[in-house]
Amino acid sequence: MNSAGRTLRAEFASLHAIVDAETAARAGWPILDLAAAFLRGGARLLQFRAKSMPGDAFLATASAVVQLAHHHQARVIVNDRADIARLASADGVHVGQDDLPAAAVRTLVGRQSCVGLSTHSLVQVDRALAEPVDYIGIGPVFGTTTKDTGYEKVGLDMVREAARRTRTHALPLVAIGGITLETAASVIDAGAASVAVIGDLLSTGDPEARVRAFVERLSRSERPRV
Ligand code: TZP
Ligand code: MG
Repeated sequence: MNSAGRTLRAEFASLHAIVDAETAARAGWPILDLAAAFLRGGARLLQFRAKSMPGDAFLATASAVVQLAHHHQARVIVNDRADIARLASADGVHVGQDDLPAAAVRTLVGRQSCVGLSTHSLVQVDRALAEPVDYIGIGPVFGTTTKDTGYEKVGLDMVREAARRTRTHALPLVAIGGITLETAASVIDAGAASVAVIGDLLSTGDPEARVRAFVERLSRSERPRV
C-alpha cells in the first residue's frame, strides 16, 4: 500500500456511494445534485462512474464532483479512467478486469493516489493481490440489474473467503452488486470493509436519507480490521 492509499484507508469509508451517470439520468437526477445529496447524507467516499460520457464532459463533470466532495471533506474515486482521475485531481481510480492493468494505472496516477481493482472470482482475487492496489473489489455479490457483469453472483461465502485472503495482505475488500440497506450489514459481517452501491441509493427517491440510513446502519456493524 502506498502512503496516500494508507491515508485513504485509515478513513476508508464503509459506504462507497457510486454516482453513476446513467442511473442518475434514468432517475431524473442531475449528476451534481445527486453527488450533493449523497454528501449531505454523510457519504465520505464517492465513486464517479460514467460509462458512455464523452471525454470532455467526463473530465468537466469529474472535476466538479471532486471539488464538491472535497468541500465536504469527502474523497472521490473515478471509475475506469486513470487519465481523468489524474486531470480532475481525484483521490483514486477504480478499474476492472478489462481496463488498464493496475500497474499501468499506478504509473499514471502515482503513489499518492488510491487504486482499486474489481474481481469476480477467487482466482482473480489471488491475481489482484500481486498488483499495486490499495483495495480489491468483489462482485456481483447478489443479483443486480444495474450492470450486465457477465459473471455469476458470487454470494456471501465467496465474500467471506475473499476477505480472508485480502486480510492476509492487509488490503480492504469492497463488495458490490445488488447490495441494499437490508443486506449491507450481512456483507460487512462476511468480512468486507465496505459496500459499494448504485441502485439502492436511488430506490426511495430520497438519496440523501437513504445514504444517511446506510451510514447509520453500517456504523453499527463490526468492520474487519485490516
Ligand atoms: N460491478 C459489479 S455489480 C455492479 C458493478 C458496477 C453494479 C452495482 O450496482 P447495484 O445497483 O448496486 O447493484
Ligand atoms: Mg471498468
